[in-house]
Amino acid sequence: MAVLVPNYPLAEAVLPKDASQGGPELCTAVLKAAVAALPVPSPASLERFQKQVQSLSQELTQRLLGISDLEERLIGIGNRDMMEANHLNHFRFLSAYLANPNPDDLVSTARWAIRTYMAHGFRPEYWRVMLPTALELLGKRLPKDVAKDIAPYYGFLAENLELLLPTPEEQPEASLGLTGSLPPLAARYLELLLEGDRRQASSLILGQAAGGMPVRDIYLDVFSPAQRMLGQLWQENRISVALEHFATAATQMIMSQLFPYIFAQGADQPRLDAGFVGCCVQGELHEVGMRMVCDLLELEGFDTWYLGANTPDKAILDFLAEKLRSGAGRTKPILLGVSCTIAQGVPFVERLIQALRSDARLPDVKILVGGLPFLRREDLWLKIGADAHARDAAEATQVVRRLAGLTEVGA
Ligand code: B12
Repeated sequence: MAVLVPNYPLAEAVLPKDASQGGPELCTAVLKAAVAALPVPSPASLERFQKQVQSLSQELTQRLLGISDLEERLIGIGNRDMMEANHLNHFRFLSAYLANPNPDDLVSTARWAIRTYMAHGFRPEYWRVMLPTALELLGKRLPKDVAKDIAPYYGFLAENLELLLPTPEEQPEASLGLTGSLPPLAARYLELLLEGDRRQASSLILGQAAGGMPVRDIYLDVFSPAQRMLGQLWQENRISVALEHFATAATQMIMSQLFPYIFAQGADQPRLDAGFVGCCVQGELHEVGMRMVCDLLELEGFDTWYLGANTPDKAILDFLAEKLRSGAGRTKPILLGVSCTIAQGVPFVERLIQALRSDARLPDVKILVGGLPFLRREDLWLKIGADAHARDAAEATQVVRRLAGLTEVGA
């Protein structure tokens, strides 16, 4: 099967005619090369597209809802809301992606989305109908020059769908059981949460803390892998959304119970002359990672202010300005940590960084970013103008020390 790059005959001509026969790696390499050959939209086209994302997604949903056997044939019974969310998510993803394009991201995200939605009951036929419909809408609803810039991306997905679908050999790792290959303590912790037993889960962790296990190890070696496994189980439709919410809420509850240990263990450390404000950008609901970063910095002797999920830019900047104005007790300099998990959030991180840089009240505030999109692309933090990036909460403590001028230990 040939990889097709709409309106891009040069790339089509240089790519092998049957990528799927070369195995998954060649297939991926060829798909990425094809994406790299797509035209990058002009800033004006991108801005126009971004403004239309909501209405395009609504119209796409309306068009699909008009199909009489939609659930039976395309999306699975009871999945209309999930389909609607998918439409908004993929238009938003594309508009964020095009601001910082990287072929690896497009191919891996398309594959991830198809596998996740298929695990929830969507059939390949859904994309065979949805992608050409989206393409048609782009042509109808966007001005001609804008559609010319954006449509090739949907054309690429539509025409190469068969190479993005899972192969028959690809199976979810159901045989590993629900806790997969987690280390024993994390596996036991997750088992208890999946049984709905947060009392026992809490006793297990508090028992470990009382026995001397450092909070840092509990965060990094128990909560983090358990949360990641939870995501995989949701992705493969092996646990309900409700159970995933329950388990995350329980983990946050148990993190709060560890606070006496955080302050006790932090009390051994000299307090440092620097403060850290941790936030999640607008639209970002994943807050556990940022909270861990703040807690581990607190343990190291920093004063931290954790602002939680989905915080508006202005609120963040005003908070920083207030901390600087009041001297925040004795803490100076002050740093901002920004967390982003969903790819669609990256333009919001960039916008926040720009707003901070042009805010006369905040001349010397350094910005550290983290979260999934920055793990996937090593250079992304630099591209969007941050001062640094850290891969996890442990590395964050070293990088914050360096940014605050407290030590030369490098990132
Ligand atoms: C819990 C959870 C949710 C909860 C979050 C609730 C809450 N109060 O936080 C809810 C239900 C809201 C949710 C919603 C969604 N989720 Co979710 N979620 C998760 C899950 C299972 C766990 C997240 C977590 O707690 N991780 C544990 C922490 C410790 O890890 P972490 O966030 O990576 O943080 C570490 C580092 O990244 C780093 N770090 C993080 N931030 C920062 C910041 C700085 C400054 C620094 C230095 C470092 C740093 O340090 C941290 C600690 O070491 C993940 C699975 C996963 N792999 O993480 C999916 C996951 C992130 N979710 C996913 C998805 C798709 C969604 C939704 C789009 C689903 C949907 N269709 O609605 C929505 C998006 C909502 C939104 N607008 O944000 C996907 C993302 C996939 C992708 N390709 O990007 C994942 C990976 C699940 C999966 N396997 O597919 N989710």
